[in-house]
Amino acid sequence: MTEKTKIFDEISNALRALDRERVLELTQLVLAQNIDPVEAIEKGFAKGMEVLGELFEKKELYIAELAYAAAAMEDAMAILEPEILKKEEKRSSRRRILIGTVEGDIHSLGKNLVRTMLMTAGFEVIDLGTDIPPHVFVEKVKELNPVAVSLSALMTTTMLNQHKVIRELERNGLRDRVKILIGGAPVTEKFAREIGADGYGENATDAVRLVKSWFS
Ligand code: B12
Repeated sequence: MTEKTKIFDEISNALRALDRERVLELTQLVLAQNIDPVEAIEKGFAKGMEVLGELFEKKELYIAELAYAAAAMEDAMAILEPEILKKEEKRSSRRRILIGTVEGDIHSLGKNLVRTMLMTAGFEVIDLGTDIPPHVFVEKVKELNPVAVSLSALMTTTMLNQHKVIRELERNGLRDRVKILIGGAPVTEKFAREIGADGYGENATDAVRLVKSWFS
């Protein structure tokens, strides 16, 4: 096992142990060792959260414990974000992208990482936040004239609201003005096709690859 994968495993274990102090210590170690912060988030933090999600599902973890671990991850991401943004690509014209988690869903960590990565790729990203109803996406598309809308959903129940946003944009004659990118743990490529999205990203790196292929 390399030093890097050992650190990723330790991050995942520290999250599972709900050891915030150790999580933050390891976050500093990621910076000190010049490890790619995005790789650390995806292979260390996200992996740890996935395991916690499974424990929660099996009722072996309380929601308060899950929330505590998520808050620790949020703190770590706040430390890593400036490092990610240092690699920002400069573009002559900054295209605007809207991002938000759909109605009924308050999960924000994945959306935030996609936001940061899109910013790093030189896009202007407007983050509408979480639990955003379809009509707000419509109003913001009218008001801000973005080139794309990115929708995050983390639950099987709320992924259907990604479809509602697309339908609402269609109803308002705005669908053809924007590209629509969807993602989140339960979302699939097939679902994206079925609801008429333009693309699906499995993770933040994938999101950037797709958006760049549309606009570069
Ligand atoms: C952390 C977490 C929470 C935290 C969220 C804190 C926060 N600030 O986000 C808290 C504790 C608040 C929470 C609450 C709840 N949660 Co929760 N939660 C999770 C958990 C463990 C991790 C999610 C996460 O942040 N992962 C880390 C990030 C980095 O990964 P990610 O979000 O998947 O994002 C990546 C990709 O998906 C993708 N991506 C994400 N968005 C987008 C968008 C675009 C456009 C693109 C291209 C890509 C993309 O890129 C990201 C980076 O690579 C998941 C388990 C899981 N497997 O996902 C459960 C999970 C999603 N939660 C679940 C549940 C049930 C709930 C609650 C209903 C629990 C309850 N009884 O109250 C509430 C929901 C409240 C609500 N209305 O939304 C279930 C959902 C089950 C289902 N129906 O599908 C899960 C799957 C857990 C489980 N196995 O039971 N949760």
